[in-house]
Amino acid sequence: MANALRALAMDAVEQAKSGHPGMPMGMADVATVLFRDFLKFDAADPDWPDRDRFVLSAGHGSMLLYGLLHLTGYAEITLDELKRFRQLGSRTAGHPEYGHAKGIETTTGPLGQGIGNAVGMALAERLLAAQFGADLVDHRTYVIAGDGCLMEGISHEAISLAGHLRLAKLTILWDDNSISIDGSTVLAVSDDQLARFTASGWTAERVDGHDTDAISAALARARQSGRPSLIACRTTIAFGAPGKAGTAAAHGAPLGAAEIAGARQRLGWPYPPFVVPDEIRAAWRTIGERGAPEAAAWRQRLAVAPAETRAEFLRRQSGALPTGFAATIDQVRAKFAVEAPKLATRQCSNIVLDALAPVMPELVGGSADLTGSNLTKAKTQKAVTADDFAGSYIYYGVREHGMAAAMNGLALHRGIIPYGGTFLIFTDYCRPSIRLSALMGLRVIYVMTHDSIGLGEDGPTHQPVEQLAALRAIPKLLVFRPADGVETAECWALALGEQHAPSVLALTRQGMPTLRQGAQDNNLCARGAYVLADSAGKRAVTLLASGSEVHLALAARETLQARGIAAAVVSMPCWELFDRQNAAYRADILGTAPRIAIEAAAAFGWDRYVGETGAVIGMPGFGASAPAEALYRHFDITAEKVVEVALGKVEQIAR
Ligand SMILES: Cc1ncc(C[n+]2csc(CCOP(=O)(O)OP(=O)(O)O)c2C)c(N)n1
Repeated sequence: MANALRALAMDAVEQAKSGHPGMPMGMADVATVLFRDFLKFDAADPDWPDRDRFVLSAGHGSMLLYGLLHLTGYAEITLDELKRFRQLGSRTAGHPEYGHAKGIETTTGPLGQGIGNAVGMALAERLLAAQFGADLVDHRTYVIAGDGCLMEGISHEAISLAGHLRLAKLTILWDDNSISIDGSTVLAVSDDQLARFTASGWTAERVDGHDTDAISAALARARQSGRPSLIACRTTIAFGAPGKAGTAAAHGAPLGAAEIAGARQRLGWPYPPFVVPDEIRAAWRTIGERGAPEAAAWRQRLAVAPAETRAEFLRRQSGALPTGFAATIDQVRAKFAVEAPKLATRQCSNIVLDALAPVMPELVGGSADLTGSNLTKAKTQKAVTADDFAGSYIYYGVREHGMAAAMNGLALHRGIIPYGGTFLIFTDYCRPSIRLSALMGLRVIYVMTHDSIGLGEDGPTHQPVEQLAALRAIPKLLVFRPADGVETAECWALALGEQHAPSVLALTRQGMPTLRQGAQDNNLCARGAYVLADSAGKRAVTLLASGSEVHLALAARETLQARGIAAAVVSMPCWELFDRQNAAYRADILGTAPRIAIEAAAAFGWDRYVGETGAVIGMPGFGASAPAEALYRHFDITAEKVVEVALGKVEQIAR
């Protein structure tokens, strides 16, 4: 049965003329034992919420996953799909892509991310089990990881967090083959991985990855462990290939006809390419069906659960927001509009969370050790600990990358909406995972505070400059930068309402007066940009701004109006939502008068809104350490500067 996986991997890579045959051939025995005897799944019901999760962190070995899904009977991974491995439009992409087919639990390829996702999945299981009970939620998370995954820095954050939270139902099967691309791993690494995992609170052992009894026994022990488990599986890369087995040559290139013929002979696999004999197919199918009775029993348990529990469980799985959501967010927004407080938008965000947390049990918050700065913890949220998963707030520790990857896992698991905070500057420490949130279309909310030089004295290491532009460059990611409490409530509503995209909320450290006072009907942020203050008379100039700089734009507008220059202020909390609007709306908002954009960040990207005749007032380079007001003056991001530039533009036109 393992040879069927090996042959399919060799054949598909050969046919595609590209891919990675070595890893699937090396790990075929381990994967066979896992699927045959341990993994709880039903190929006919791939969305069964209580299935075990299987994550192929070593995503380059994608043919191992596709072979497993195909042989066990996942409908979407047909033989044709295997033959179209790595071709345009196939489900069998070069690396596993979430959404291409059921059974692909996450997108992997950037090494180590899968381990981080799996930590989130295992955490989600514990959180949901605490809410819904073991009758509905009781499953394990398995990961296959390679040397590369363990060399990546993110693996440290992930295993450290998993060990701390004692996620005992998480098991990593390490493809311990001592080979990576450059050759033997002795070239680059000499960690004692077992000692490393043990030190992080895991159980760890080493087995012969081609001895199926030994693998089985180790997996059985992992099931009994009260800690997460590492099983180092000593394997030979490209097991069976006569010349290339055990060498880096088998890592990432087709084996070639001669080598494949030799492997077929060695493995005793005389069948032509892509042919799997019926009895082996049947044995794999039996594995794919093995979980069906258990899945049926689970459905039965759900069916007899109290109606309220069942409805809530299904709602949480579907991702729909609770009925109280809209009214709650409207109330918070109305309160801001009526009371008009002067608050930092991070404080406004905290007030929104205080209101939402009680009505949204699926909200799981956290921060990478900046809870008191990010203000991510709602009053009612209890901390999650290794002994108590009934809470909904995670102290992620100083592990931004691990937090982001875990949040992807929480979202992928379903049943949870994760959000987590750090300083906006440290989105750079999460960026590979943020990119994957976007690529997978996951509702993960990044609460990123201290969003400009407005943070003041911490200085240029902490002041984001290029981060907004860099985040806006990620496709599908929504980047929100609200200007006051009303906008903050609206942006939170939009982020939560976006089921298939992640959001970044860029929030201020410094206080902001409320701009939108009085009754509020529509969510004006929903269109990405809107006219906050129109010009008195035909527009002579349009001021575009986001977040804290909207206030400068409004002050500049006052001065300009007093001098008889009709200026409009457009608040632009979200470029991506604005870009989704029709051309007429966009043209109407931007107007035909000269445009000046004001944002305390790199100007990069604003040119598409201000055009060639416009101007951008932003950061010329890195920030500096000083009180915020001094910095705004120093970098000339002031209402006076806006007025000066606007007057220049108006004069230019008059000339
Ligand atoms: C973050 C990241 N860096 C680099 C790569 C390129 N890459 C793909 S596989 C690999 C080597 C991985 O070695 P190992 O995990 O031992 O896999 P094996 O050779 O055993 O298949 C590298 C460097 C990647 N996919 N992701």
